[in-house]
Amino acid sequence: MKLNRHIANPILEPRGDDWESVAVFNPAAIYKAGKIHLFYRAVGDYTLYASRLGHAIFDRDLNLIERDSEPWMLPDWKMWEKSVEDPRVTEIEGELYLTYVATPSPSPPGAVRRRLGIPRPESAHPRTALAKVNDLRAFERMGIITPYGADERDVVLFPEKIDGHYAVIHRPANWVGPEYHTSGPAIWFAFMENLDQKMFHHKLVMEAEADWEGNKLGAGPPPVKTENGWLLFYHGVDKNSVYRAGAALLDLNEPWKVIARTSDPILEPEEEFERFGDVPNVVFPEGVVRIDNSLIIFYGAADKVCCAAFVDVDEFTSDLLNNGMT
Ligand code: BMA
Repeated sequence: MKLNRHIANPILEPRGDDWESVAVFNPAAIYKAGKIHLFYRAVGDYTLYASRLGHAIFDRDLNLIERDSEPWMLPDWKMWEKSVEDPRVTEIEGELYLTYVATPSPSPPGAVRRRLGIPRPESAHPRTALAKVNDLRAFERMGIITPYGADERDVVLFPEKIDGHYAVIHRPANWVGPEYHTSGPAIWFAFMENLDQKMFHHKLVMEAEADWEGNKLGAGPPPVKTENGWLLFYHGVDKNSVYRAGAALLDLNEPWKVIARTSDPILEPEEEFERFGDVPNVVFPEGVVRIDNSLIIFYGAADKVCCAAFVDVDEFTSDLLNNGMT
C-alpha cells in the first residue's frame, strides 16, 4: 500500500528573486472546472522566514497552466499573523474554505538555523485561522478557529456536516498529559457551530503507534469521503525528525472512531528532492483531489518544492481495510 509518485516531480519549484525565491511547498489543492488549483506556502528569505501563499493552476495531467506572479495571500501583521503557512482547502455546500497556520513568530527551521548559525528566537505558538475563498481569486478572513492556548497546525475541515454540525480534525500539539489521555501530540476531532467560531466537543481520534510517527502526527489534506469511511492522509514524524505519510479510515458518522490505519508509511523520503532541501527528509501531504477513480495527493518535499502522487481510491481503501491495523 504505497502512493505512486508522479513522473513530473517536483511539479513546482522556487523561482525569481523575491517572495517565492527560497522555497515553495506544502500545497492545498482543489479541482474546479477541469483545473487543479494549488495554494502553496512560499518563502523568499531566511531573515524573517515569513511565508506568503502562492497560487498556481494545473491541468488534470499536471501540466502547469498558470502561476500568479504576486502572492495570493499576505500575512496580516495587524492580526498577529507574521507568516501564513500550510494551507488546506475544503469545499462545503458549494463554498471553498481555506485553513492556514497563522504564525506570530516565524523563524527559519532548525536545519537552516544550524546551517547559517542563526540563534533560536523567542517563540509564541502557532494558531490556525480560516478564510473563505471567493471565485479562487480572492478571500475573506474569518479569524482564528483553534482553542485559545492550543499550539495548532494541521487543521482540516470535513467537506460535510456531521450530525448537523461543521466538523474539523486538529492537532493541538500541547494537549499532552493525563488530563488529555494522550502521552504525545495526537489527532483530535471537534465540531463547530459556525465557521467563524471556535471548536467544541473535542474527541481524541489517533495517537502515535508506530515508530515512524512516534514523535508526532498530524492531518494532511481534508478527509475524503469514500464508501468505506473518511479517508484521512496524515504525516508522522519519528525521533530523527523524518516526516513520512500514512492513512486512516474514519467512521462516516462518528469520525472520531478509527476503522483502519496503515501500519507502514505509504510515502517516505526517498527521492533526492525529498531527502535534501531546507529541512531534509520531509514528505508532507496537504492537498488531495479526486478525478474519476484516482486521488492525486499533493505534498511538500524537504520544505523546498511541491510534488504529487496518486492512487486508485477503491483499491487503496480496500487494501487499507484488509491489511491496515484497527
Ligand atoms: C511542520 C511545519 C511544516 C513543515 C514541517 C517540516 O512543523 O512547519 O510546514 O513542512 O514542519 O519542517
